[in-house]
Amino acid sequence: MFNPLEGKYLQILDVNGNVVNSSLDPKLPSTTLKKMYEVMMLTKLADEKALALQRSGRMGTFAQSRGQEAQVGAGFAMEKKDWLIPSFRETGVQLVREWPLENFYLVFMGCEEGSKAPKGVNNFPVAVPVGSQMLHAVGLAWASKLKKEKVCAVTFFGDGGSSEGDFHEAMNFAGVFATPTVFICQNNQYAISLPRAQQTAAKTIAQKAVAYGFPGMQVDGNDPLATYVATKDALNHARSGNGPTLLEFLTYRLGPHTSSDDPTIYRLDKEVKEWEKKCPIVRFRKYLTKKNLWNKKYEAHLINKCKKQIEVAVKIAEKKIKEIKVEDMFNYTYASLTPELQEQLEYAKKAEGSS
Ligand SMILES: Cc1ncc(C[n+]2csc(CCOP(=O)(O)OP(=O)(O)O)c2C)c(N)n1
Repeated sequence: MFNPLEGKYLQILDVNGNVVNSSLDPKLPSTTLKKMYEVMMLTKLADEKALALQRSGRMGTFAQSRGQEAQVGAGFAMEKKDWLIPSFRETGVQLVREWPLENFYLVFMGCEEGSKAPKGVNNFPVAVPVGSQMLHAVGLAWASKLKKEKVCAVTFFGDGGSSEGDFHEAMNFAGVFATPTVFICQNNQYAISLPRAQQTAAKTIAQKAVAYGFPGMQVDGNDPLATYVATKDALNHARSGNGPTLLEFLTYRLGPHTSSDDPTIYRLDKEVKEWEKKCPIVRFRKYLTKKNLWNKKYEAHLINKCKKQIEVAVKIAEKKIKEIKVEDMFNYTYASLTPELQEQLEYAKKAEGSS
């Protein structure tokens, strides 16, 4: 297993798509490799569509995952029965795990229906309160352990999330009770405008696992084979009763923090250009090309297929959004409303009626 004190860093594919660590190559079947690429592409195109919808006033603020598409490797490593507890930048992993694309659009259009998982899909919805989801993951994993279910919980958060009290509470509890939790920090180098260097004085985020008594490791977060292998290992470790692991996926947010952000104010174009060279989609395409699994015809067909899927999802979401009522905002908060919320609901209904 991993020893964070050795400063290990897992990479299988370099930026040119060459296998640099063949002993760790998971040797996935061609169909799986292509499926990985296809979800990465769908994530990228779904993001682009979301931005276009937001810019034309058809959607609210949303968080892109451009540059972080290799996260899908973690989704492929999970079993269907495992739980995914994401933050708000895990569209790719959600899609691997059968999250309906229309849910992605619905949530950012302001409709809570989009947070509802289809039956049998063990995914939590987007968590906007930074860090809160990690505690849910530990609770789920602990329950699974008590019930002897061998179901693991995989939770994602950003480098900024590692500064929340919730992170420390979740990590400590997971360590003490040896819960089958995999903590995945998508270290995309920024928490809005705050650079990683100002987030923590620790050399790595992975090494924080040492303080809680379990393994941690840095992973090339732009290499889908590395994210797959690291997550698979951590899940095997957890499923065998050995407790949690912290994985730090080193990646970069190529786009803005959200559609409301302007990153040119706080980071240099030169830095972005350097990371563009490490783009996970380009890297994986080069790898697939070397294996004769990619050509221009396949790419054109794939883009066309993704765009059609996106159009259908947007249509479903826009139809649904027209059906929502003002009380839906309140329906998902508490089982019964507090007097203050009841008052707000009455006010909102009146306002709706007079508009
Ligand atoms: C508890 C809480 N505090 C502050 C915010 C406002 N906020 C939204 S995202 C964000 C930064 C998150 O950075 P990071 O965890 O690194 O994730 P990233 O956005 O880079 O994926 C902040 C401060 C929030 N949503 N929740």
